[in-house]
Amino acid sequence: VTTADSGGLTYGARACEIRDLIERSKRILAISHANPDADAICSLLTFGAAFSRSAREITLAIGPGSVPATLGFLPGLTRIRVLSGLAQRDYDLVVYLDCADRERVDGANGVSDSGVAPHVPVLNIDHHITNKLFGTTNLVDPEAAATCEMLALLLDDLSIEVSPDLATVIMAGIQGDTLGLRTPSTTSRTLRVSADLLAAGADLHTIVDYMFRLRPFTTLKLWGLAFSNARFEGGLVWAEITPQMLEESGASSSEGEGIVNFLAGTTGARVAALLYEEPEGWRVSLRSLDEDVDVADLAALYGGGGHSRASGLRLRGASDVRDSFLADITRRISPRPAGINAE
Ligand SMILES: [Mn+2]
Repeated sequence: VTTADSGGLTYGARACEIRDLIERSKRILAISHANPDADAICSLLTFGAAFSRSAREITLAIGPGSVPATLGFLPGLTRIRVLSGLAQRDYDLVVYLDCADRERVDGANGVSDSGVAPHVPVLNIDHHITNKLFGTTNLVDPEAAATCEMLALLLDDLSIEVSPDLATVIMAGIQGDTLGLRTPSTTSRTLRVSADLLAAGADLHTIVDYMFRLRPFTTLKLWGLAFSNARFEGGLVWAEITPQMLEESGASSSEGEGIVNFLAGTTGARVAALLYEEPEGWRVSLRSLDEDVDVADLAALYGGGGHSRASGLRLRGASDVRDSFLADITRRISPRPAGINAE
């Protein structure tokens, strides 16, 4: 099994090979990455629900981290353990789900730290284009918007029945990675799979409410305080979260995580910045919707890093450091006046 044909509605013979591998195994360890997102958690739950049989034991585990609170509505969450806390078992198959490489899950020493012998076969099911094909069996489909989209196709290939609860789990994974079917990774196949899951009884309404709508009132207060002090000048829209705002709203600083993405949608903004005030200075998140602006490059100027559309950095010092940073970013992203330096 190698990289799947792109965009097909079936994995064909590869699905059968994977089924045979699972059928031969008595004790399976299924794992996903540290700081798991919806696709990671839902891939695990889907695998566990679809392939558990009385004669087979499947352990579900994640790397360091916890299940996000927004996924609390999912059935079966109590099955998921943290990898480092597992007792030693004689696993005869390890399944990696939604993992581009092994390192993010189990570190340099591999799962042998978790009681898995080095010769145990590894099944790698993932949709990241950067996947290192580290498994003894690999099903890697970069055309899939989520690992859960792949699992939906796999279960369909194997004629495994999808209950309404399982349909909800698979749909939640797809919704998570596509931000509600809104990312460029969303394909017509993603929509077809989603339609089939809805027909199978997926509770889309609850998924959307929990993952995208419901938030504590403290979050509302914090966002209001941050937005009311936002500034927009020269293509840079920015806001700050101060300890005073956290105290006044009763929110924790993690409740500000969505603010910078919201700022980035400001019409005419080339870069959005959110500054979290800390004792030593500021933690800064940068976003860009503009193809011309690479915020990873901007962050690198200040010792930070990330992706071209999303990056971060830290500033050390007082308000003069912050002000000169904001002025520098504004200057760097301002389009050059037409007619100057033209050749
Ligand atoms: Mn994913």
